[in-house]
Amino acid sequence: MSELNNIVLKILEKGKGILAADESTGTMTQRLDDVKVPSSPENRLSFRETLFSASSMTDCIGGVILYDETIKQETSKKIKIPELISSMGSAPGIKVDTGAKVLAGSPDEKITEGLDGLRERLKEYYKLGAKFTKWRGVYTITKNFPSKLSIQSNAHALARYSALVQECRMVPIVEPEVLMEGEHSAKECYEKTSEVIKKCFEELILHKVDLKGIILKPNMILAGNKSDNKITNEEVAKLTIKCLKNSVPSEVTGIAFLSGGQSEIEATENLNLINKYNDTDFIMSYSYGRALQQSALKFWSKNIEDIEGTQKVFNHRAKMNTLAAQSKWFKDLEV
Ligand code: 5MM
Repeated sequence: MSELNNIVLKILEKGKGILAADESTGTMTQRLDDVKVPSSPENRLSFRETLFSASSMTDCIGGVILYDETIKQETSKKIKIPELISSMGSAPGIKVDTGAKVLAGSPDEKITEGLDGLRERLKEYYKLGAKFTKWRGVYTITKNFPSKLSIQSNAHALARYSALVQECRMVPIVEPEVLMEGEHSAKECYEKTSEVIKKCFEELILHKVDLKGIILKPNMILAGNKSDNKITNEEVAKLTIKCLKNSVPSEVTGIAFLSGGQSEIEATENLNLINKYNDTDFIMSYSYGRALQQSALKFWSKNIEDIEGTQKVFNHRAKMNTLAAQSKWFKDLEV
């Protein structure tokens, strides 16, 4: 088994998933504004340190995606953040894209940037202790989008990124996120997501990326948030599996979903059903941001000194999702 595949299997072992704590400063500021906490480097660190030292980091969270600011910070006890995460039995990871910018040629769409100087940055992150990385491409669904240009150019960037990351002996998380925002049907989400993922793998193969040494981070197949035709959770699960079966090569071992704006319980319930019906060899787990942190952030904002209370809320969500990743979750556990 390859060194990279070992990392994938370790991160996703026994229902473990990934905590996406890689909000850029702008996004984190919005999250903190929403709960009326000033967005200072100290407060951003304080919330994150609280999560990273919770007991579920050992039992449920196989990896944490960090942002550049956080990977270079130290805890109040002068422990480097990647060291804290490793000491809890989890793997530190890092977001390496520099954000989604206007796509020349199709200005209503986005292209993710960050390839210039990436090899050098990766070497630095490896030295800081990163075992894996993340890059997110974003696609919107409308009548004309995502365009061939956006599908092609984002897939190309994701593949170039992945090849560089593997060269530096880390696991790339490949995140092509087809957004939930819009009026589209689940059928359209299915078709567009399939097209996007197939193109990503075409490019990954062209760039000689070892598919056993990546983690795919896709969206689930959902109707748009403004659609009148919502589908059931059972249908979400079955369509998601069908889409991945038809578009992901069987060499891939690890898949970890994003939550994409679903509520915490919805994201857990859908993951549970996906695992209930999973008839593939893919490990299907989670790499959630909002669906793991929302309640914990709300609780913390009321009293940022209450570390234990915040950790209890976070541990519960992590545990629910780890159960869901093994198809062992049920609603009564939520009360
Ligand atoms: C944590 O949020 C990440 C977005 O950061 P920026 O937009 O600030 O760069 C995002 O990539 C996240 O990792 C994934 O979308 C998964 O998060 P959700 O909340 O969709 O599960």
